[in-house]
Amino acid sequence: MLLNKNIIIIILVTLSINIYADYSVDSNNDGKIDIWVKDLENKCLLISSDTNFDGKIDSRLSLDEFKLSIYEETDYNLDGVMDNFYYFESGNVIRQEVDSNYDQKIDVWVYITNNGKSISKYEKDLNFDGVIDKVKEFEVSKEDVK
Ligand SMILES: [Ca+2]
Ligand SMILES: [Ca+2]
Ligand SMILES: [Ca+2]
Ligand SMILES: [Ca+2]
Repeated sequence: MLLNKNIIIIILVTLSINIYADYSVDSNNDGKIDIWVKDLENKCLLISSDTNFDGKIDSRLSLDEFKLSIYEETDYNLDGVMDNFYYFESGNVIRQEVDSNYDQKIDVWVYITNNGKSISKYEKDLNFDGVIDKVKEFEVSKEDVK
């Protein structure tokens, strides 16, 4: 996943940012497209990628006009269904939602603060009935927040 992200960044830089047409890339040269970049309104971008080259999209990333992340979803177990969701503010992740048992229902919520560096709280639905069973809050010291 990380390697693929680097590839995307290289492609973005190489193609320069002023291209307004949608484009797609075959990053591993196997003849099948695996990265799709779509221009959205307000210079936002949607980047979809097939990171394991099985023909199914397993990562979708939305970027704002400054190329900061807005939203990302990934298919961690590569079954074709997204299961990890990331929400961003000013390019920093503020919340992650996870479907840890792959039943297409979120069961872990992680709240992140301090420019994406500290976890302030997490909530878990341990028996997957849709009701949160465990909440853990973390003290984030003021020094960390600075
Ligand atoms: Ca390919
Ligand atoms: Ca895939
Ligand atoms: Ca999945
Ligand atoms: Ca679930």
